[in-house]
Amino acid sequence: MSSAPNVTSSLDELCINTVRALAMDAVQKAESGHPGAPMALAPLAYLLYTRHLKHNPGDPDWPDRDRFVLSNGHASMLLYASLHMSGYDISLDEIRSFRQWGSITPGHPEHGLTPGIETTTGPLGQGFANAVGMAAAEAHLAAVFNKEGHPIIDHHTWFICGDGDLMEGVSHEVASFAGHFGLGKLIGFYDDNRITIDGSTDLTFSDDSARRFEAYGWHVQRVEDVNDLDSLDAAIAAARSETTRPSLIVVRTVIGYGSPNRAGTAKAHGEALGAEEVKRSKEQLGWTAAEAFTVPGEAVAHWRRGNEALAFANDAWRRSLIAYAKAYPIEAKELGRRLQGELPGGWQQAVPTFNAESGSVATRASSGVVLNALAAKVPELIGGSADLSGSNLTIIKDSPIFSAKNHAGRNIHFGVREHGMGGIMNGIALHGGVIPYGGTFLVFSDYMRPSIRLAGLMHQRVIYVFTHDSIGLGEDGPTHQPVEHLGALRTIPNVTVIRPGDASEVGEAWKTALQHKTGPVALVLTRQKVPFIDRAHRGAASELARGGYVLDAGAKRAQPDLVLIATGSEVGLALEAQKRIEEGGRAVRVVSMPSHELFLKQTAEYQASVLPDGVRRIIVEAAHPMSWHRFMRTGDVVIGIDHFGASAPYQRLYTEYGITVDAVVAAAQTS
Ligand SMILES: Cc1ncc(C[n+]2csc(CCOP(=O)(O)OP(=O)(O)O)c2C)c(N)n1
Repeated sequence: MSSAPNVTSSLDELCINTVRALAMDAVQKAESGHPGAPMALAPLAYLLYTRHLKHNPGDPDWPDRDRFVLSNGHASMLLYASLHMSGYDISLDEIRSFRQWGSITPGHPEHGLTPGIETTTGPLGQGFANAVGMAAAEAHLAAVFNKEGHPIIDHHTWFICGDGDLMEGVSHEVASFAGHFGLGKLIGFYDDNRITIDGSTDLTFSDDSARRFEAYGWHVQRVEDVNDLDSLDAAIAAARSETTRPSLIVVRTVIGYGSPNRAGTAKAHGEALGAEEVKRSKEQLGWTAAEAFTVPGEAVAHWRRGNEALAFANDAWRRSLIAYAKAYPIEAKELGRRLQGELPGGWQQAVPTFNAESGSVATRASSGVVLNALAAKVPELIGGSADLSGSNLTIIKDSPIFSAKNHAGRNIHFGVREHGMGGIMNGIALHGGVIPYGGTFLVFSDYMRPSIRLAGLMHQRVIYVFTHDSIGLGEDGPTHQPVEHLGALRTIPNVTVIRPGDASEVGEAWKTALQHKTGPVALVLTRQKVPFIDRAHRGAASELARGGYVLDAGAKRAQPDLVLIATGSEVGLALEAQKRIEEGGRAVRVVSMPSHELFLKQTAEYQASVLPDGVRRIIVEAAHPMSWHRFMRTGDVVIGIDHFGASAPYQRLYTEYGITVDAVVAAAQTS
């Protein structure tokens, strides 16, 4: 670390300008990035990290730390510089390697890569939604675990967002949610710089954001200049003392602050300032160090002046946990388990077994039964639906509703806010201690797709309950009938899609989902009834965990003449077709393939044992065929649907679109 004496007159200013200089230098070196917002927001970040956040750079995973989310993720250098200055394990060399291969300082902050980064941000609006989810998780855990004199869960969630975040619809959804549910420990800052990429916000954005948030039930304040630390401090104090409403502090800033030619312009947003402008900006800021990436020793010392106290607070929390454990041993053990992300002993036994007497049931209905059975054993399972709880069957019957008055409730009514639900679920999962699930119709997974993608990218443990999974929903018609959605979900990396074929597979699907810690799981379920599959002499439903398995080996058990592969509601159809084709003398194997992703994780030997080489395959799934290419060779066919559906009883639709036993039998005859 080189030192530069007398770079500015005041120590606070020196600390702030160090962030500005690092942001300029890093973007300049990378020749790409966003210097403007970090230069503008440096005073706020400095104030938060040094005076307000409850955190410990020495222990970034302290469960009761405050969470901080930079929703305008393009301002990533603000975070990297602040974390570096605070003492997180981000070296100056890493800052020099901003945006380079193998660095922990990528273009946008990525959770899991860099210490102190609570969530991956970049797609605008998502971070805001994550912050709401984190605050909801904190409120829930506090309500469940805190006892008189033992506030064991007691932290704030902070976020910064920009014009872009507030223009995105998802911020409206989650702001409305946070206001309604009284998330009083959520404190946000709106970087009101009136500039986006295209130019001034005058071009397109004249909302009165302060009034908008007031209307959502937030406590709103304004600070006229981000450089006025005293006013910021006062606003933060007021926000903290407001405990029943979330807070938004609208802060006026100047993008590219300090740059003589770029400040206040869109040119400051997303490109390097240029060597000459960096030099002139530093001069204007009173920054005299000639060398790039200079970090004055006194600035580091001043940034970290509170670190001992923060480490002490962390220790104090651990001691308070011991006291809590003495007074409430059962709760403490439970909290510890949940924070570790471990499931309770014996939880799997909760899953009911289904038999022929259960009859034909829609897989959404068996999912509701399984969820309720599991919820009784797995209290960290919390969630709900985007206003379709009666259709998605996502209600935990014995649990109260999550409300502003009762954050302990496990049934979350997300409202008609699918996108918000997806972002909130990510925030809940990122917080830890709870496993969120959320339901809607499969067709509306499109509405939350950006959040599903981020759940995949961040490897988050969330469970989607997507019902009404095909043209099989019938009369609601093509607007509600998913066609391309299964394939679309299967293309998102790290997302595990499971479309179980009967009640027994549904039980196994939930088991797999709960155990899957490294990414989201989408359960894809029918509206219509599907037959119970008798497992005598057939593959066990527990084989679902392998993604695909031999359900019915057919007449020639070792080497069939034909393999039928099906998922979900089409498994029953495949079994019927098998019977018919075998009557003609050919040996047919039926493979249930509820999950491509799980199957592709199996060994090549296992895959070949299920889908033998050189045996023709006919695939049946009431969805767009495109995602099956990985399992097809010349001569194989998919019986699916590559056009929109129609409004009619589902049996008629299956007949009209040729997803029938006859069609499978006919396809079998063509080889
Ligand atoms: C969903 C989404 N759409 C578009 C972008 C591309 N983008 C990145 S920053 C930005 C403008 C953001 O403006 P603002 O929030 O005011 O940031 P500032 O200009 O103050 O840095 C856009 C459109 C994005 N990151 N995410």
